[in-house]
Amino acid sequence: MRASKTANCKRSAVGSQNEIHISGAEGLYEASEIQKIVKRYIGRALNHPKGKADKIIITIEDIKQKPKEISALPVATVNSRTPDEGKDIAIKLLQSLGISKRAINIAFELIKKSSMRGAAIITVEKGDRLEPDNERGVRVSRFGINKSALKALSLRLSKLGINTDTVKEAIILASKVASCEHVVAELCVSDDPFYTTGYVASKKFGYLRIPNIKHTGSKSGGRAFFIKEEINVEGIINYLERMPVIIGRVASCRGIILTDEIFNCPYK
Ligand code: WAQ
Ligand code: MG
Repeated sequence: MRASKTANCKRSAVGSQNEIHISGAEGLYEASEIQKIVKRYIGRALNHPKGKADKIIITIEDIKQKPKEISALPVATVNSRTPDEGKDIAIKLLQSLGISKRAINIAFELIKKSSMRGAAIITVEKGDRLEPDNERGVRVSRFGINKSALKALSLRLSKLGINTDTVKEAIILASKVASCEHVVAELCVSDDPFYTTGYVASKKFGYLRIPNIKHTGSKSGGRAFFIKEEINVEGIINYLERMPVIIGRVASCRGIILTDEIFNCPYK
């Protein structure tokens, strides 16, 4: 689903220029779930904090290929109380994964601007932007979770008081992204002005939620995938956009943990 609204700007001509992205959503579902999911997506597009959409595009495709089954990343929340603290923790995590300051700065700059519909692909050392369309970014799709894993995940998240669609969708998306062998880490900040928890996800540390990574009311948001240098980016994009991947098992879900615990005992 892709929802947008026309900007209130007299000067701009009709076209993609004055279309503001409101909300997007995608997933891998059973045919019997289509009605329910479409209804949910439309509700989201029409009741979004970024404004009411005036155009909603829904694409439904029959996926013949059997999905690749993966595990969800383990989940934990770091203790951060302000955007400065949150950003600091994100930077420490990303640096400890071997990502250069330059690459990290590029990611935070584009999140500050917040104009993309998808994610930027940034190389870990040089900080090169490799997505073919820098305005749009790469949109991860074809990710889902099977019924028993969803039940287990919902139960674990309920115990922590975070069993929401936003959290679950982000965990599923991040788990698919992390399952791509050339992706080292993902940084995410929601573009919803009232959703201030972001995350850093990686194979090494799992899915680490970072509360207060931005100020309430801020329109900043975006995603960056940090990838190894010298890797064919088309293969990565094809995996992220087109390879059906389903979560079949969940991992641990912990509440707030100290930064030291993360660094002293990484997941893998
Ligand atoms: N593929 C690539 N990039 C995407 C996708 C996608 N499927 N969906 C969204 N993005 C990018 C896009 O640039 C958005 O502006 C940005 O990410 C943020 O998207 O555990 O809600 O849908 O509590 O606003 C994190 C949950 C929520 C943290 C993230 O992202 C938690 C969220 P949003
Ligand atoms: Mg959003």
